[in-house]
Amino acid sequence: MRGRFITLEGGEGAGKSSNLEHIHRRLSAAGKRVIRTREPGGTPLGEQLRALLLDRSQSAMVADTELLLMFAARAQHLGELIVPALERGDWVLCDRFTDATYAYQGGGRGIDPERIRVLEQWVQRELRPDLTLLLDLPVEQGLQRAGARSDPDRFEQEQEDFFRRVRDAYHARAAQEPERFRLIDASRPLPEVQAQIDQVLDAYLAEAG
Ligand code: Z5A
Repeated sequence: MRGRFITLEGGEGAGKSSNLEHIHRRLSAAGKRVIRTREPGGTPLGEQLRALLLDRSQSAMVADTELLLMFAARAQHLGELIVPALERGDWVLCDRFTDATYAYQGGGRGIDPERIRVLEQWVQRELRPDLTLLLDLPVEQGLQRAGARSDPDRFEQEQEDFFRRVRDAYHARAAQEPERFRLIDASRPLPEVQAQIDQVLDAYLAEAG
C-alpha cells in the first residue's frame, strides 16, 4: 500500500524545527516507517539549490527565478526521494512543501497563484500531501521567537508586512482545503502545541489504519 505524505507548514518562528522530531517519533511509535525530509532541499541537488535560495548575497534574485528554483528543487525531491518512498509504502514527513510556495512566493512576493498552480500541476501531476499541519501564530510573536537568530537568511531578512501576507496566504490555503489542513495554535507553550499535534496524529492514524 502507498505510504502517506504529511507536511508541516508555518510562518517565521512557528516552531517547525521544534516539533518535527516529536511528530517523527509519534508516527514511528505507531509502527510507520517514516522518511523525514525538507524543502527546499531533501536531496544533494536540492540542498545546493536551497543554499542559493537562502543566500543573503543573492539580493538580485527576481521573484520568478525564486519560484522556478523552488520547483526545480521540488521536481528533484519528488523524483529522487518522495515518490519512491511513498511507492515502497513508507510515510514521508516533509518540512514545508508547495503550500509554502503559495504562501511565500504567492502571498509574500505577490506572484499570481494561478501561475504557481501551473507549475504545481506540471511538476507534481496528481501528487498532493495527504495531511498538512499548519503551525499558526501571530506574526509579531513569531518574529519575536525567531529574533534570537544571529545570521538571518534571505527570507528571514524580510519585513513584518511580508510575513503578514505569508500568514494570510496560509489561512486562505487552509480555508480552501479544510479536509487536508489541520490548524495548530502555535502561540501556546511547546507542551500544549505538542498535545494538539498528538490529537491530530492520533485521529489521522486511526483513520489511516
Ligand atoms: N520557502 C519558500 O519561500 N517557498 C517554498 O516553497 C519553500 C520554502 C518550500 C527556509 O525554510 C525558507 O524557505 C523559509 C521559507 C522558504 N523561510 N523563512 N522564513 P525553513 O523551513 O528551513 O526555515 P524557517 O522558516 O526558518 O524554519 P525553522 O528553522 O524550522 O524555524 P521555525 O519554524 O521558526 O522553528 P523553530 O526554530 O523550532 O522555533 C523558533 C524559536 O522559537 C526557537 O527558539 C524555539 O525554541 C522557539 N519556540 C518554538 N516553539 C515554541 C513554543 N511553543 N513556545 C515558545 N517558544 C517556542
